[in-house]
Amino acid sequence: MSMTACGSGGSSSGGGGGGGGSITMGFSQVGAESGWRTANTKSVQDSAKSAGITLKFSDAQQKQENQIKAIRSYIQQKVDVIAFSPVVESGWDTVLKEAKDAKIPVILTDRAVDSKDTSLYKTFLGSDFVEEGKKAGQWLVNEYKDAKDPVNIVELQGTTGSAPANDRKSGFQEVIGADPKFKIIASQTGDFTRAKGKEVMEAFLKSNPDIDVLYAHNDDMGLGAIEAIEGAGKVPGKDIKIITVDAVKDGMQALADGKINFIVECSPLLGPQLMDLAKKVVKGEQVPTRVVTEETTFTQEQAKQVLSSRQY
Ligand code: GYE
Repeated sequence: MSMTACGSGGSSSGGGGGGGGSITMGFSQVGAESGWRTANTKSVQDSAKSAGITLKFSDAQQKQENQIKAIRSYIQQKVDVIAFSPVVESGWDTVLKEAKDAKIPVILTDRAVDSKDTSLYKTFLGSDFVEEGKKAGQWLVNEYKDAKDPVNIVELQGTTGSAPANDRKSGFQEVIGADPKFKIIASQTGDFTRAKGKEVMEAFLKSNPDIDVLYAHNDDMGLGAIEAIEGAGKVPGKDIKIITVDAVKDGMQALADGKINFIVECSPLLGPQLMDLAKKVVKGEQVPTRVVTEETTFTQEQAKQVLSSRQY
């Protein structure tokens, strides 16, 4: 786990509830597993700087134990507010209770926790992942509306136990489940990384000669899978249709190039909203318990049009 301090703020005083002085935020990031995550980290760091918030940033390398350690160290340092993107949904109650007892407000960023006690955090800022899964499913249903034969789907899931993996799976399943011709013939985690996406897709291709569609829970796994598909002598986007989630630059480029067929957008640019919410909770102001980001979807034609203007 690496800890780096960044951001400005002038004052070195931490703690005390931000009574007019600068605010210190402890932020525990999931890791650096994907293009989405890199863009998210940059957004958080840049917007802390422009909001005058002193940021203590740590990278958990996709490990919950590292996030728990980081949160405990932020509590010890008496930061004004803690924000984090929980790698998995469960197992947070104890550490969140410790933050609450220390009277440090917590903001969930990007991913949810399954804690029953919602007083353990002030708000949750991020996308609706179930909705993203549904959008992926709807495209597929429409694409194959006239097909009579079974449609064989393989699925690359995100990190096991994470909110986006759970929700993108269930939203997709809900929509395609209405028609029995859609069959998920293999589904496994690729941990949201390109390398794992490639490796798992290679295994899928070996054991399933007849794959029509790949649904990957993020662009990076889809991009890794494209290498596996090409390596197996098949044409991505044609022999195997590909749907992904995120819409980061490399994903959008592959979509414009015809190697991906459809991308559901998930914005990583959460920094500015996070800093606004942080200032409010530190002042003790009321904030909505859920802030959902607005997102769209992209076809190949749409990707060609917007590619040059994408920020990440
Ligand atoms: O889709 C994926 C990343 O939690 C929404 O995490 C995020 C997901 C994103 O690794 O690329």
